[in-house]
Amino acid sequence: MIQVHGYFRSSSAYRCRIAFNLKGVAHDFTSVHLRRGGGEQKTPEYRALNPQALVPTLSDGDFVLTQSLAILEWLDETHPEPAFLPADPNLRAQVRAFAQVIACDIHPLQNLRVLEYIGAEFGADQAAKDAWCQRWIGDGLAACEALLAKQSGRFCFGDSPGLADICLVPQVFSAGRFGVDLSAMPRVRAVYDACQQLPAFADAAPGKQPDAEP
Ligand SMILES: N[C@@H](CCC(=O)N[C@@H](CS)C(=O)NCC(=O)O)C(=O)O
Repeated sequence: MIQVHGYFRSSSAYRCRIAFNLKGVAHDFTSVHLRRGGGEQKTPEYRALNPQALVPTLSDGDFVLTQSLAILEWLDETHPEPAFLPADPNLRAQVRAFAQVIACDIHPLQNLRVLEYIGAEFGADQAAKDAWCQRWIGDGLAACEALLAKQSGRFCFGDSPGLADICLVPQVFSAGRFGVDLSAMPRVRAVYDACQQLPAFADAAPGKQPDAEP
């Protein structure tokens, strides 16, 4: 059985939960508590699976895979329906670019280890960390809004959810945690709301996971 090691509040693990739900692929969840005892992701046992000490990690027997975008691609290639990417090569590339805005350029700046570092090394308190996240998530999602401006479907790129939506929904959830103002982002909010109507997205919400905490 496929194991997905994750944490309820992790955006990257949230992407994988949505993806597994959309594909209807059975898997077991293993909780890696990112804060308890200094962070279970830092234990030697977990680092043996994921040398970056980050979640998610997928394991299936001897097969171990890290990095959520790689996990999403692997899932899409091993279980092609429903497809996460459109058939048209230009649109496929645009969907990937959109996903990378979030996964490569927004998310890393709000990561726990980065926030802990700016607290420990530069004295950033919670208000300063929130301002930091508001800046980088706000800028990044504003770019997402602009990238979606010419799209008119119910989801990011068309009328069925795919890679872009899988990345956008957890990022919008994080934006809410850090108090990012999304009022000037109607397309981003509309896609988020449309996704919430689907059980694959709604069931993946952090608050619904077995390891959820208030
Ligand atoms: N690019 C990686 C990012 C993984 C990542 O940053 N995971 C975060 C949670 S969303 C984490 O494990 N943070 C633990 C820490 O910062 O110590 C991916 O997409 O899988």
